[in-house]
Amino acid sequence: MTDEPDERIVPDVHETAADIASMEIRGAATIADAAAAALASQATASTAGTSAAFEAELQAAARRLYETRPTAVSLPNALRYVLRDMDGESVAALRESVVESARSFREDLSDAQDRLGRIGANRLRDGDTVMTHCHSTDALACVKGAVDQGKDVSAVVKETRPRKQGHITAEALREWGVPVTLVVDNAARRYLERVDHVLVGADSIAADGSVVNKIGTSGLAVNARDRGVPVMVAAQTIKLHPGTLTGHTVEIENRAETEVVSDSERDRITDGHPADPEFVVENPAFDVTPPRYVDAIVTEHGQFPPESIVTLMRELFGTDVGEPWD
Ligand code: RI2
Repeated sequence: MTDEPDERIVPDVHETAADIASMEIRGAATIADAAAAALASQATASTAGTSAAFEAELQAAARRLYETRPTAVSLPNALRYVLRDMDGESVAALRESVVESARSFREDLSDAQDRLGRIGANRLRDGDTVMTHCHSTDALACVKGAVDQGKDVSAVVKETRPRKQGHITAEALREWGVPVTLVVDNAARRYLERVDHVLVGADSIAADGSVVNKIGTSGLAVNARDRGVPVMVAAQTIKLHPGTLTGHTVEIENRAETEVVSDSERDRITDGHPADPEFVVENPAFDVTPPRYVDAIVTEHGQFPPESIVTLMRELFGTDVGEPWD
């Protein structure tokens, strides 16, 4: 094993991978879109002399992208989609097939979000208030769909520690003229009595209908059930985790502790002994909401009770998923 960068991988792929790892590029759908675009860049800029060398390069680029963030299944699903159709007798033909697959994948992704948004919007009535967690373009598409249908919708937006991605949600909603009340995460239960829906996205959905989403989603869903507020998950089918059909589990990403405490805060807590082994910070980025706390999963193919999502998953992915970058 060496840490030397793979010289076959073009700068665009390295940049995209670094941006995904640092969360400059984030959100499951956006990550999938960027990964497909990066594979197209690799194909376009490749100087491989043989078909075998070209295919190996694309696999290396896919692996580089795959290793950035482990939880959002949209990333391997995107890579799989683009590599699956890599076909041709010559380098030129292979290149064309990758560029075309990436293009159609990105177009489908955007269409799927529009369709999902229109379906999710049907669940929202004129005058409804939604509570959001983190920032999800799929969840926001449902609100946008409702606004486009002429409905007045307002939002209680959870700040979402540690990265405060609720601010991105608030900004998008205000752009569309949606009234926003921003609250800290700990205030969610108190505000649930004022809302008609909890509306969140997903990073991965398992075959049993469990929803893997930004940390804090499961607690919110349990509280919502207690308050009688329906929980709606907006997730394109690219978020369905085919590996869970064959017994794999979804890896939960742990992020840097500096997202939780700064160096000076750590110093203060440990009384000037920052290496104190008895002081530990943990920063899991996601949690798992069991299907019994979810009322509906809204996809571009319609809305599903979480327990029946497995049928859609089988239909779309089958069980033979493989990892073409290996
Ligand atoms: P869209 C985000 O994760 C959030 O957990 C959000 O619900 C999910 O991705 C889906 O986002 P992160 O990448 O695909 O911010 O709906 O850690 O945009």
